[in-house]
Parts: sequence; structure tokens; C-alpha cells
Amino acid sequence: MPDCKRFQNLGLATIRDKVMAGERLSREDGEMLFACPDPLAVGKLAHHVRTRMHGDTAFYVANRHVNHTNVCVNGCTFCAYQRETEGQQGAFRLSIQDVLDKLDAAPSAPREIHVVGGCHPTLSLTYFESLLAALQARWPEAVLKCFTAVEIAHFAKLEGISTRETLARLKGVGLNMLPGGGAEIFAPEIREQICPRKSDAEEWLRIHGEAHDLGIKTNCTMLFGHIESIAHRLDHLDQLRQLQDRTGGFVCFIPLPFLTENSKLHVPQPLTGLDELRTIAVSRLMLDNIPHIKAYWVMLTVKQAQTALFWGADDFDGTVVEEKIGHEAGATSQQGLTRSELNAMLRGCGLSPLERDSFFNPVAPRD
Ligand code: V47
Ligand code: SF4
Repeated sequence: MPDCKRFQNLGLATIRDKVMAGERLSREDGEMLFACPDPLAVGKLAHHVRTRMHGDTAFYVANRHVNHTNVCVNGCTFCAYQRETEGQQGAFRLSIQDVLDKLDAAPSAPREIHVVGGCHPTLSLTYFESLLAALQARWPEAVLKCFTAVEIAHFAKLEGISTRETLARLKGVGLNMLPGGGAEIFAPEIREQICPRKSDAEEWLRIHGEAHDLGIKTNCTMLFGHIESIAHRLDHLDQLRQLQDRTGGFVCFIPLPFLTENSKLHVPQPLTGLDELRTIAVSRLMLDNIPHIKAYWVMLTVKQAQTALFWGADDFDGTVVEEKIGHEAGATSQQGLTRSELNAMLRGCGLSPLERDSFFNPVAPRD
């Protein structure tokens, strides 16, 4: 239980009382939490909420990430992963067989298959329908968590149909869930500078709402620590919270700290480890209707992700096996972790590891 006097001395007694009573925090409360001179007090409050929701459980999933192409028409200025054309050095495009072979090479069958890629200028919706059908046939028990809302918008545009119809067609061949990427920061004045060509906030949120209507659960993200302000972060969290009030379809929020290598985007003041932790803590406190907060070890590093589990996060993502988006941008984490490594890392923090599926149902360990 966070100590009352400490919060009174910091001028945060009202926020503490609201959190203890399970009441919603306002954007102004969020501003105060970001400005609080005692970040440990903010972390403590977030840890209290995380423990109230999930006890000492630290979730993880046995998953695989696959990127089918890095060729992308969008040219986001922060993105170190994308290439403009197939002829450019480092560009790649996998065939369906390549994707199946990559997954077959993993040590054990995945419970979740996470597929995202660039918005390729010619790959058609039919290609992605065939990809999903092939994945479903080969791994019928895995959850197919594929394609960001930005990719859905791109497939729909190439096909000349609505995003709702695109989602329905993909669901028909096995799509179970959308990952949370592409949200970045919703404010138009920031999107103009970091991702001017891709879906705006309205489109990203509309597509997630459509997915939720169709019974497709989704995750959501925020890319922070570039040129956005604290007010932009809070606006972003508030817009996610509003959609969740309407649909209830978000499963997990993933705060993504911006990694600066190989990027055209100049960042005046790179993030500190403490900024990362405070942002994760404030996210837990603001997003009172989103059940899970992910400490994505790939972008955070394993040690910072372990610490984040005491600053509001409850999930560690998973085995991953191969990751490109963060590593192109300077991520220093390894490519993948085994289940036993994850178990040992989470136990080592004094938490109880729990293997889950994509919807956070507990699953019996296979090994
Ligand atoms: O959309 C791109 C971000 C996202 C950089 O839903 C960067 O379970 C930091 O969304 N530094 C893709 N971030 C990753 C993603 C994700 C990851 C894990 C789990 C889930 C999930 C979703 O990565 C992109 C973009 O926001 N990104 N470049 C960078 N330099
Ligand atoms: Fe393309 Fe996604 Fe990179 Fe933007 S972030 S350039 S949409 S791959």
C-alpha cells in the first residue's frame, strides 16, 4: 500500500486516493505524475495497481515473430527497418514457403505467430490470404496475430475495398488478432514529421474499432521518446482509453521506447532509463481499462524489462526467436529467449512466471 504521507508531501494525495479507490485519472493527473520529482513514488503507485490486477504473476508467450518484407511505401522518418524498393541494398521479400521454413526451423511449435512487414507496393490481399491459410493449415493451434492497422489500410487501398471488408476476408482465412504497431503518437503535428504518409490516428483507431466489432481482439502501442511532448503521450493514452471504453477489444498496451540508430529522425534529447520506466508507470495508471502492459524486452533490454515489471508492467512478451525492427534500430538484446530462460529471468525477479496464450489465458507448459 503506497505510503500516504509521501504522496501528501509530493502534492499527489488526490491522485493516490483516486488510484486506491479505482477511479479514473485525468490528463492533468497524468501531467502531475510526469512532473513529480519523486519517480519512485510514481512507480510504486503503478506497481500497486499492477499487483492489484495480477498479483505477482509475470506473463510470457511462446511466440515467433516473422517479417515478410521490409519494402515499404511509407518511408516513416523514424524507421531503420524499411527499404524503398526491392533493388535497394538490404531489401527482402519472403515467399510463403520462406515464411513456413523459417517457422519450421524454430525449436518448438509456436502458440502465437506474429507477422508484420512493410507496406509493399504490389503484394496483394490474395497473397496475404494464402499466407494465413498456409499458416493455419501448418499450425492450427497457434494464434495468428498478423498485420498492423497500417498494413490493413494499405491492403484495402491496393484491393480497392473497405478496411472492414479486408479484415473480414482475413478473418475468414484464420486471422485471430491484430498486433498493436503503427500507432506511434496520434497527434497530427507529430505524425506529419515522423510518418506523414501512413494512416492517421483516426484511421488507425477506426480499423482497431472495426476489428473489435468483428470479434478480432487487438493490441495497441505508443512509440515515445522522439520529438513528442508529455502532453502528446497523454493525449495518445487518452485516445486509446476512449476506444477501449467503447469496444473493450484491446488486450495489451506496449510502450515502445524509440531506438535511435540508423534513423533519419533527429532526437534532441534521447530517453533515459528513468523516462522509460516513468512512462510505463503512467501508462499503467492512465489505462485503467486495458488489462495488460507489456515490458517488451527486445526494445527495452532484458534488464530494463525486468525492472519494468515493478513499474506497472505485467507481461514480458515472449520467445520471439528472430526480431528485425528493433535490431535494425540498434537494439542490443539477443534475438530470442527460450522458455526456460524466460522462466529463470522472471523467477529471478521474485515473480511467478506464467505461460499464456495471446489472450492471456494460462496454458500448460509443453516442455
Ligand atoms: O509499429 C519502429 C516501432 C513497431 C522503431 O502487438 C520502433 O504484441 C522503437 O508493434 N525504435 C512494431 N520502436 C513493433 C510492435 C510490437 C512489438 C511487439 C509486440 C507487439 C504486439 C507489437 O515498432 C512499429 C513502430 O511503432 N518501431 N521503429 C524504433 N526505431
Ligand atoms: Fe513502413 Fe512500418 Fe517502417 Fe513506417 S514503420 S516505414 S509503415 S515498415
